[in-house]
Amino acid sequence: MAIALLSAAERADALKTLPDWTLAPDGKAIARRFVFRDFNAAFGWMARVALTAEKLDHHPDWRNVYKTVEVTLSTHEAGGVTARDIALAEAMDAFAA
Ligand code: HBI
Repeated sequence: MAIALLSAAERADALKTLPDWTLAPDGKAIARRFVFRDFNAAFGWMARVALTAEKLDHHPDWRNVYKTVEVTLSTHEAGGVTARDIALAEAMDAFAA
């Protein structure tokens, strides 16, 4: 299924609602570091995000070290940031709140 890249203006607008996320230097991904209380909290969050990612058929590029999870989101088939990345980022923020 084809999905359109966000324009620079659309991306900037979306990032206003995601203040903890940053745009990758090449503009092709968004990223955030989540820090939890401990490993249990981090991994529980990852499990909840994983179920949502499967439902959305959109998956994070992430790295977990103890209580920290570094996340990068991009849409490979579009070669950059799309509405799918914004939707998954919003879900990740909601689960961490
Ligand atoms: N996850 N982040 C991300 N980006 C994609 O382009 C992507 C994905 N998960 C599944 C997926 N694409 C599939 O739809 C395709 O690989 C078929």
